[in-house]
Amino acid sequence: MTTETDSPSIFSRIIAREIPATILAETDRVIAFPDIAPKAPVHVLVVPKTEQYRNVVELAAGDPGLLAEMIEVADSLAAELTGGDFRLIFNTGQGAGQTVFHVHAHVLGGGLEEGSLG
Ligand code: DGP
Repeated sequence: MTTETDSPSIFSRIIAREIPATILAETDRVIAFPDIAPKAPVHVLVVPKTEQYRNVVELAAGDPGLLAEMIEVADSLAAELTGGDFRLIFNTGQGAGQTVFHVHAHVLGGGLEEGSLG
């Protein structure tokens, strides 16, 4: 299991192409690939290339522009993969189910239950 102390993180190893993943989008600062354990027909992770921010609170405080760029990437992928609508989730802290402490957005779409957050 991934822990808070893992460095490089599993996502940094994907970014370095040490661990295979299907790269769906990539900019200078952001990368996106499918979640290994999808919870919806479309379940993509959008990840900044830097691992210096452990969660979205740190990212928003440290580099709001990078957070905005992640959301832009999520939006264009959703336009491509789900017809536009999507759910964006940042698990924040172990108690909320965060297992990888390299900030990432879950982009979920396609066949989501109306009104459901689960
Ligand atoms: P979170 O629980 O919010 O920290 O989400 C971490 C997600 O990362 C989890 O849904 C599974 C995914 N994941 C973990 N290891 C890998 C991997 O090696 N490849 C891919 N594609 N996803 C991974």
